[in-house]
Amino acid sequence: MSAPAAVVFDVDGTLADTERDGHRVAFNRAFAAHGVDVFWDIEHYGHLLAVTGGRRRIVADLAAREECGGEAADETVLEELAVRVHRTKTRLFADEVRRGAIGPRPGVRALVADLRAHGTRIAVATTGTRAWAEPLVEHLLGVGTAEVAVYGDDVTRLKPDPQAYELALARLGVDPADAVAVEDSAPGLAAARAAGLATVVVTNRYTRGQGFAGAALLREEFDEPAPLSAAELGALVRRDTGSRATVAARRTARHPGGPARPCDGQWRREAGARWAPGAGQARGASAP
Ligand code: XBP
Ligand code: MG
Repeated sequence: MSAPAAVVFDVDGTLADTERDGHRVAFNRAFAAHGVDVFWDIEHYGHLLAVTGGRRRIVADLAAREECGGEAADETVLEELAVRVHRTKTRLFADEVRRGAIGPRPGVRALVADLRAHGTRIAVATTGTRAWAEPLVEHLLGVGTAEVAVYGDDVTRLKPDPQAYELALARLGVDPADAVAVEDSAPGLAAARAAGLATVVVTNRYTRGQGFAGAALLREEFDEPAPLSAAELGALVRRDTGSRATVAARRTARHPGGPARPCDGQWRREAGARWAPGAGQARGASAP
């Protein structure tokens, strides 16, 4: 059997189930630390994941709240606030990572060990911030296992843009036809496919039910019903070769959509809420 020359793994939702009980909690703690009257519940955060990148996610949510409240969003004010909140969130989440609070999804370590035993090179491509993603990847896979790592800080355009995958392949010196991507989400799949990689999607609670047309393989778990293996990924590379003519067309793939339901549910309940004026930003009244 022949294994792929390289496998490029996404991090959030793929190597580890980070979003619901990790990032979301850190965002909420950061909002509170900055006196921002916003709380992202589990369901609402699931919608917000359509926006990749934590800082962009904060801006998108705060702008939507302003618009739902009948106000035009001041992008500059929101950007400045989002930068501060996101910096705090990054520090809080990095602390959690360093505490060892986040483990791998079941079957991830076994798959990576199988790949390495067959000579496959390992890389990661994430839109997440290096400050927490680097120690997390080292904790999950072991120091030095990921030969190449591309973080959100390294690119100018986040997923679903293919830049992170293209950079990972360029650093590996591997042709996309010889590599496989492993992703958990629709934006991630779009990014990997636009970069020309056969892509395995292993869904999680948040991404189950998203559209995954173009995935070479779709699973719910790494280890069930049978462990995902290096041989299976090698077969995908060979099988996917015929469809590469359509890669150029997929380069135009764009964001699958912004946050759903902008003015109902929690959005409407909180439409009157405002973030309290904090350091350097005086805007609106404090929360009701
Ligand atoms: C992950 C992201 C990230 C994380 C939060 O997407 O979009 O923004 O949710 O991390 P993917 P940061 O799995 O497709 O890479 O706050 O550091 O952005
Ligand atoms: Mg992901």
